[in-house]
Amino acid sequence: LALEADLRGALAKGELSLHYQPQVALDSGALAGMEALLRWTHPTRGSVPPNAFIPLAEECGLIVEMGDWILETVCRQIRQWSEAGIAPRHTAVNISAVQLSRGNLFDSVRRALDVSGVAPGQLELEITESCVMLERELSFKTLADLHALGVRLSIDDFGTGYSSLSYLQQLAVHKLKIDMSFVRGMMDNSGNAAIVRAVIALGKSMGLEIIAEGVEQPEQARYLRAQGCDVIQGYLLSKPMPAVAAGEYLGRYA
Ligand code: G
Ligand code: G
Ligand code: MN
Ligand code: NA
Repeated sequence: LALEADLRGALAKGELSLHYQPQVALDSGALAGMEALLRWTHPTRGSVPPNAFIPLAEECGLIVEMGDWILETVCRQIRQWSEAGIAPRHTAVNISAVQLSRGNLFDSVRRALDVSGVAPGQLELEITESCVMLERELSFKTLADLHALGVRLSIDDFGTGYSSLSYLQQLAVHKLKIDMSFVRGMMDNSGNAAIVRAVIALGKSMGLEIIAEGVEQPEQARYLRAQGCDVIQGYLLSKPMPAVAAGEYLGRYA
C-alpha cells in the first residue's frame, strides 16, 4: 500500500506535527488545558486527516513508534511552555488501543517525562472506553500504574464506546469528555440533552471533571454551564492550532 510506505517515512522526514486545541473553564473563563492532535502533511497529498492514517498505523504496528514520538514531542512542548511561563495546567495526548495493549506505554510515558523534565501531573492521557477492551487486564494494570505515577487520565468520546459503568469505577480516571455527537444534538434533541445531563450528573457524583467537546455555539456553552459542566473545547474557542499559534494563544491567557 502506497500510503503505508509513505507513513513509514513520514516520521523520519518530519512530516508529522502536533496541533493544539484549548479547553476553557465555563465558570471562570480560565484556560484549563490543551489537547494535542496529530497532523500529517504529505508532500503530494497535502494534509491527511488522522482518521485516514491512524487506523493504518495501528494495523501495521507503526502506532507504537509513532506514539512514542507523539509523547516525546508533546512533553518537549509542555517543557518549552513551562519555561516561558505559559504552560496550561494539563496537556492531553490521545492514546490508541494498540499502544495501550501492545507497546510498553508506561515506560514510554515515563521516558517522555524524564527526558523533558515535565511533571506527571502536567500530562493527561485520553483513552476511549473501547481502548481498554483489547487486552483488558494488561490495559487496566498499565492505567493503574500511570495513575500511581501521577499522570492524569481522561475518557474520550464518553458514551459512544463499549464499556460498563463498573469499568469506570475500577479505572480511577480524572476526567470525562462528553462526545461531540451529544453536544451537537443537545439543543434540539431531548434524548441527546438527557444524555448530556446524565453524564454530567454521573461524573460529578464520582468526583470527575466534565468536559464537553465540539462546542461551536454560545447557546451550547450557556446550556452546558447551566447543567454544571466544568470545561468546554471546540471551535467556539478555537480550532486546533499549530504549536506557534498555540503558544501565542497561551500567552494571551497567562
Ligand atoms: O484532529 P481530528 O480532528 O481530526 O482527530 C480525528 C481523530 O484522530 C480523533 O479520534 C482523535 O482522537 C484521533 N487523533 C488525533 N491525534 C491523535 C494522536 O496523536 N494519537 C492518536 N492515537 N489518535 C489521535
Ligand atoms: O476523538 P477526539 O475527541 O480526540 O477528536 C477530536 C476531533 O474533533 C478532532 O478531529 C478535532 O479537530 C475535532 N473538533 C474539535 N472541536 C470541534 C468542533 O467544535 N466541531 C467539530 N465539528 N469538530 C471539532
Ligand atoms: Mn481526544
Ligand atoms: Na472525543
